[in-house]
Amino acid sequence: MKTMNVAIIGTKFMGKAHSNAWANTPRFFDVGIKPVMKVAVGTDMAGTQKLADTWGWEEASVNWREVVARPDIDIVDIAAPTNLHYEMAMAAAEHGKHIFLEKPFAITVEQAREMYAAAQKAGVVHYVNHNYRRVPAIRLAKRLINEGFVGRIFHWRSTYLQDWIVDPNFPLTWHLRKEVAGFGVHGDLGSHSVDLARYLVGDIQTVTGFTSTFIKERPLPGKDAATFSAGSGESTEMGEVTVDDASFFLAEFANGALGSFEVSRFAPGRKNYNYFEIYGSEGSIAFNLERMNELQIFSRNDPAYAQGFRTILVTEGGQHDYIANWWPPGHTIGYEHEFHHAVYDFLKAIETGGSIEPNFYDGVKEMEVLTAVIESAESGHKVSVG
Ligand code: SOE
Repeated sequence: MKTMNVAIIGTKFMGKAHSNAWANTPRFFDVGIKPVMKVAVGTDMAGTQKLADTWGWEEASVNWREVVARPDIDIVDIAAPTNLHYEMAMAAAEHGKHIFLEKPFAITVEQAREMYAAAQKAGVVHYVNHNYRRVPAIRLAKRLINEGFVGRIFHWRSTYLQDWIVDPNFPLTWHLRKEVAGFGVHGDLGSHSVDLARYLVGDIQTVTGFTSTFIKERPLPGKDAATFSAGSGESTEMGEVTVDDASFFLAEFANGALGSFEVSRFAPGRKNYNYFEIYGSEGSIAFNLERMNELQIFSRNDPAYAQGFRTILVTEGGQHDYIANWWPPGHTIGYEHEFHHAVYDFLKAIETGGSIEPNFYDGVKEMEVLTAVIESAESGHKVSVG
């Protein structure tokens, strides 16, 4: 069995989710290339060694540049904060490594375009981990659209809501600083909604948007500031929030459809409420990540006396993507499973000399949309994308 050595850069939430997928995908999927979990790279040695020991990375390092340049590393998994994506991806491309990169893609469109060009020039497989494209229910939505179940698409409506920073005492973590995150929720969650809209409906031509920052200052993080819950011992010194807390925008798609996008981290009770609806000439689709094994569908071609939204339980191995590798019908899967689907498809792309979507091209398109929305919010006008 051919093996490839993987290095991961990032040891927090995504470091954990990715490590789980690198460790377990070969146990559930027949991979043609077996990933060897070679090096975990972090910012502090103790935390990095802990991740390495927990998940089975052979080595731990705090020097990503040295690791990315190592001739024995074949794949670089970048699960670090967004401001590091450019430097790390460019280095990985320069050293001919296949690149598995977390979203949001980059900080600027210019960076995005350089990353795409470098990865293409290097001839490596490049992937942006918009993991929700590999939720089986969303793959079913894509299949239904491709087969004409929805017909001509008129509307895309999405809302992606969380509530983990609605507390003004939540500290000023890196997600709330423009120089590190690039955007606030607009990039963090908005990039997912834009990617799904491009995947399911198509490219976006113009946008008109608004952003708002509801809490302008927050306590600087204490040493143990957790990612998604206010850590203890925050300092009393305050710092400025330099990103959006919410963004709402309208879009005109290239195929004539109209779309609306809402993303916010100020929706108390919504924990990871990634929801979308698609309305077309023949029917409609609705998906809610909080019920991720289900897809709501409506068909105008059902008998007039029996029309209505129905719920498809997307757990049939013989019918629904990826499910056959997990459990029997009705035994649902979770958030972590689509990371395995991404690793499987990524390794398959390397093995077959193919490509995987979304890749750095999609990363450029995503950044063009996100950036156009910010331009619109600042100018008060409709902005053409790209
Ligand atoms: C936090 O908003 C977060 O972890 C995002 O960064 C992820 O991309 C999303 O899938 C879940 O929420």
